[in-house]
Amino acid sequence: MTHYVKAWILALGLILTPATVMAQDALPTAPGAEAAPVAAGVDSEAPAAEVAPASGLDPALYTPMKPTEGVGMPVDKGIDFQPQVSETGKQAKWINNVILLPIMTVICLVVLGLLFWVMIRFRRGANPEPSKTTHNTFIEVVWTVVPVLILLVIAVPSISLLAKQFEPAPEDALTVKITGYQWYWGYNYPDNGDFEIISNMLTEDEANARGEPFQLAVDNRMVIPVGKPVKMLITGADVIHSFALPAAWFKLDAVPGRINEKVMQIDEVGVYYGQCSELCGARHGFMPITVEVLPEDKFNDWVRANGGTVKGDEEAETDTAEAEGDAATAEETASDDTTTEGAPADAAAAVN
Ligand SMILES: [Cu+2]
Repeated sequence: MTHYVKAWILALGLILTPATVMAQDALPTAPGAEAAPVAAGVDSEAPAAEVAPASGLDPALYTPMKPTEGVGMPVDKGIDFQPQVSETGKQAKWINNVILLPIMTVICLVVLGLLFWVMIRFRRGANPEPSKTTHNTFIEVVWTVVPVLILLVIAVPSISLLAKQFEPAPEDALTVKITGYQWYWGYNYPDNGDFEIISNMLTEDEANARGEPFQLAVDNRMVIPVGKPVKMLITGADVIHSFALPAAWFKLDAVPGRINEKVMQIDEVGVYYGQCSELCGARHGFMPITVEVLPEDKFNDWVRANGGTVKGDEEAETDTAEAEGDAATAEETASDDTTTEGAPADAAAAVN
């Protein structure tokens, strides 16, 4: 009797699950989302906005780059890793294709062969009188030593790759702080005036209009310079998210109250897509990541378009300011001289 009751409770729970998810959907929008209206309204009732311009930024400084088909994004029926655009990614893919896959294939074939050999050679029909052998020192040594050697062959490159992935950032690295929110991403550029980019998923129409893959494309991308180490500081604002970019072999959790750090360096200009990779709530599947990698000068233009500061600019401005200051001082001195000549008493009073 009791298990009937349990079954009914379970069934009821399953039936009501979608309703619970909808209820979460209806929660008030997270702060910050208002600042950048959530384009992610996959099933929101808001009328689909007209196709937005490529970006709200000055087109003279920045126009979003078109992605390359099959690069930095999943492909239909794909079974391999995405083409890798970072050094660690290339090394990792090499380990997989040159070391792991061949070893796995050989082990599977050897074990399968052994199984068949035992099944045929030692079947009851061929061995009416079973062998009484229980130990064979040579075989026991072989099946202990060979796996140890295999593990060593795998361990050496894989531990060195692991260490390389967590090397601290060099001095000249660009810092980007990444915050996971329910359910969008924020990118801060502290080295460039600390402006923040709020990144929301595009609707299907907007993504199509821009020639980008739906559920991967975003309104405002994270932009970084090519071939330069980027110190990624990753945190979460509410729950645990995870920043993942498969083409760069990059994934790191975004944990509230904690900053995780890892270096990302992408050596090829392009547009690369990723997704939040930690189950973070009802819209977990709708907070994609788009990273655009640009040559340094174009990256600087993008920073300027966002109202950020570029290092060289500041120095140039300071120089101009200094020059202006010098001129002003010279003028002052000149007028002081005049005053001194004209009314020495006043000048003396001013000095006092
Ligand atoms: Cu998330």
